[in-house]
Amino acid sequence: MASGGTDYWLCEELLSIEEREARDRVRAWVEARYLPRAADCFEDGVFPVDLIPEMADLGLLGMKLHGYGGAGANSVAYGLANQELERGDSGLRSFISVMNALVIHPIAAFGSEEQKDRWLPALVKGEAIGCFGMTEPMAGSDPGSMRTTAVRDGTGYEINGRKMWITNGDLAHVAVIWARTGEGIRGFLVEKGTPGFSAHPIRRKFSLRASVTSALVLDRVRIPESSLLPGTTGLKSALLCLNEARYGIAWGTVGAAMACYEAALDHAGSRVQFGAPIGATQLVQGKLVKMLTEITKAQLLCLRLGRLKDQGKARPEHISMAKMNNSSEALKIARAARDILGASGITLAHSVIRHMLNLETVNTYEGTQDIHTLAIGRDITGLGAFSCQL
Ligand code: TGC
Ligand code: FAD
Repeated sequence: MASGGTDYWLCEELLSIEEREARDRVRAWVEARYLPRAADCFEDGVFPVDLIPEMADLGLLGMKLHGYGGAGANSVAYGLANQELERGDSGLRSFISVMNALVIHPIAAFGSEEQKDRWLPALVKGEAIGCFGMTEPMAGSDPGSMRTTAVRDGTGYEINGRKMWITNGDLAHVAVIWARTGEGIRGFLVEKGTPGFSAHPIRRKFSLRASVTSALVLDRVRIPESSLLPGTTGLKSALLCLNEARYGIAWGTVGAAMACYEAALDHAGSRVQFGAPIGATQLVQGKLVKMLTEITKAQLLCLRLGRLKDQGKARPEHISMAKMNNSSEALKIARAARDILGASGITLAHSVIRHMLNLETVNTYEGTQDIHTLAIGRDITGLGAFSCQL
């Protein structure tokens, strides 16, 4: 096995030295600093906030950002970092996805100079945390139906609404809030402590337990004009941020799948039943081969997508296909690995059930399988099939 883990098709050879170094740095950090406590974080339902400064020191915050202290890495190096983080836990990768793709990216892409100066250096250093409020109780897959409003009132806006399932919500110093205005859906920066704005943890989750998920309440929240992200021009601006996050998820799920496959392969070689290792049976080998084949296909999809992205040729539907395929295949791989581990697979002594439960969320957020299928279907046929007339 290469130093970067499962690599059946020698993808290592397609990486630059900088890309390998970025991956290896994150891999070593995850192994030393996160994996020893991964099961506890999951069991206790705690996101390890004490690791945020270390992640900032590793250059993981603002990893693709040029200027403002960002690392200015390319898309493949960023993807490999996501892979290694999610090899640790989807909650760890989610934190980095939200910070980079859904907070730093929208401020860098759509913010005023004042907003960039105020927030980007602090976000890159991990001194400020952000969240992204798009989903609502009545608007999940269909964010265009959101009900949160931002109404102009002379010197600024008044925002009213509810946001649901928001990663980092309770941790965030600044929330990127999407709301309906007289000029369509636009993004706003709402700061913690603004009267009428509150975050409430969502408890009793069985998935993504090592991640903070919150409901946000906005009751007559008054913000100045300067809180509007001036470059946002409709739902499309929010969807452009999702492309960045979905890209990271496509890579991240490969990391979770690799962890599950490697645990299953190890177990298959050592667990003896009927006088032989279970890995000597055709049925178990069939499962392992299927897992490895899907990991290899996902790795190739990611690598090609990353190169296309850096050449400015990646289309939203390319990203949809990678997110859709890799998260659903990773979930299937985790379930197969859990099966190979037998009863021992149901405890946190192995990472597999943790990944399996996490991947249920990863398969749902940032667009479900159905939504990405419909997005690609619309692209190839020219026919939208998102709604049916009743
Ligand atoms: P639709 O008419 O299709 O689109 C409106 C405008 O946006 C354009 N567009 C996109 N542009 C860039 N990237 C994309 N991916 C785009 N998808 C669409 C589109 O061309 C159009 O442009 P224009 O110029 O004509 O105005 O809008 P629709 O209302 O029909 O909805 C489309 C749909 C269903 C694909 C979209 O709403 C969708 O993606 N739904 C899924 C919702 C979702 O993914 N939510 C994620 C919330 S954030 C989250 O989950 C964070 S998890 C934490 C973590 O990442 O770890
Ligand atoms: P629904 O949209 O109600 O979908 C339910 C089912 O119906 C799904 O199977 C779906 O595929 C199917 N369906 C819906 N429409 C169609 C259709 N047209 N055709 C066929 N089938 C369809 N959101 C944020 O804004 N910010 C965050 O930080 C964030 N973090 C999250 C963290 C976690 C742990 C979770 C679980 C979610 C998070 N989300 C976040 C929300 C996430 O993006 C939504 O859950 C997701 O978009 C799906 O919306 P929904 O849950 O309302 O499901």
